Amino acid sequence: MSGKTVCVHGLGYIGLSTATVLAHSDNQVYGYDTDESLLRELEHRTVSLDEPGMERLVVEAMDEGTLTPVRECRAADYHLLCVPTPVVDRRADLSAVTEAAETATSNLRPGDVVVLESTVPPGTTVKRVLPLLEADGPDEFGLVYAPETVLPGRILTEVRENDRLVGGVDAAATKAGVDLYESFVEGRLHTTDATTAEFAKLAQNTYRDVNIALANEFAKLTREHDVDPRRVIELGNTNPRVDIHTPGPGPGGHCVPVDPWFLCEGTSRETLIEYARQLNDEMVSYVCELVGERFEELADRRISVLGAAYKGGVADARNSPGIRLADELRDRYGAKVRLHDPHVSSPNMDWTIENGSVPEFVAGSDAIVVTTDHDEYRDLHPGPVREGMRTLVAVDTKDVLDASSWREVGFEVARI
Ligand code: SAJ
Repeated sequence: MSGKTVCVHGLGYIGLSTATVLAHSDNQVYGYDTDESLLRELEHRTVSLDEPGMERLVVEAMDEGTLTPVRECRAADYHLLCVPTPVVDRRADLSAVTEAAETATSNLRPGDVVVLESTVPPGTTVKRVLPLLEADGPDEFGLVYAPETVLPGRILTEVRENDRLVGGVDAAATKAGVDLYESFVEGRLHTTDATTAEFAKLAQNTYRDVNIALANEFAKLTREHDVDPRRVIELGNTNPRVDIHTPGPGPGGHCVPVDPWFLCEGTSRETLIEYARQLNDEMVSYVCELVGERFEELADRRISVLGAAYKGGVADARNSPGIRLADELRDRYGAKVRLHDPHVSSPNMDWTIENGSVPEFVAGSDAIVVTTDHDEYRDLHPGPVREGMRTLVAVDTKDVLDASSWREVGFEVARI
């Protein structure tokens, strides 16, 4: 029996899943959030996060009384801060971290521990959070940075199974962090200091972003030699020390396209990281050009964009390449664009997302552009899609269509 009390600040996809797993690991957990509608939803035993297994586990923990949503922060052995850190003008907006740290501080008893999980620029824990605790907290407290590394779509598995970095501001804090995470983490716990843990977390997503930018550069270069970039990458990766990622319309979501900016924050040097970030951001324009090459004029052409989610199998449309593509085709080229996604309902005010049958959705279109690797698109048969289309053009940015069978029925298929 681990038997700790934990107050989790922020019940988004990280906070709620961590709170739930902690509650199922013999801890007494309070889930604190300032969003009244979210708390009410939980009290009615519903979870709007589209994450496999989440709702059942949340409801079980609440029914057993180990997880309690609360409107006021509670005193607890540990305060886990899982609040958002959006990027604004290429800088981290730390207002939610500051507010959560202040709330935790005013509820802290001697010996309690604050753990920051949110992704933050290096130095945030020591330079921003620690001074708040020193000024207004008790004489004795622990402060730890312990980033999450879970993959949306696999959160409940990864929150338990992944290795974890635990970086305290001193040795006692690190030990207190280990005591908490070993109550539910099956992976290894790697101890370090807070700033190293912050940097390492950002290094993971930055590695992915730069690697994807490299794959996108390879894809553009292979065009000049008329070879298939995916085959090149597959063969490149036969060397056990090579792991080239997959080209696409540029990474979306709230991590990979964001974290590299946090890493560059404060440096005046030009970095490879920023350059890669820009290359990836420009991929949407590159895809527009791939579509444009197929027509004399794009104005008034009807284009069906398939995919608003930032990646396959999720309902999250934050920094969605599909939506950015739809915007650019409409605003820059005057095309008549419609957007489809089987998982996302309404990502923003600008677009109505349709989620019915694809053959019906594309009727009358001049081109389809696949921007998300959903299984539903992978399983599409070209015959029925072809029926209602006006011009048979398919631009497959995620390589999910079986190009030869689409070409067989008359489609011109373009890939990145
Ligand atoms: N993508 C490519 N090519 C690839 C791989 C991905 O274009 O070869 C695109 C995807 O389509 C998507 C974007 O990149 O648009 C990001 O997807 P992802 O699956 O790489 O990552 P996320 O954002 O869902 O989750 C990442 C993960 N980080 C790493 O794998 C290093 C996850 O472990 C982190 O916990 C998460 O960010 C986070 O919260 O930071």
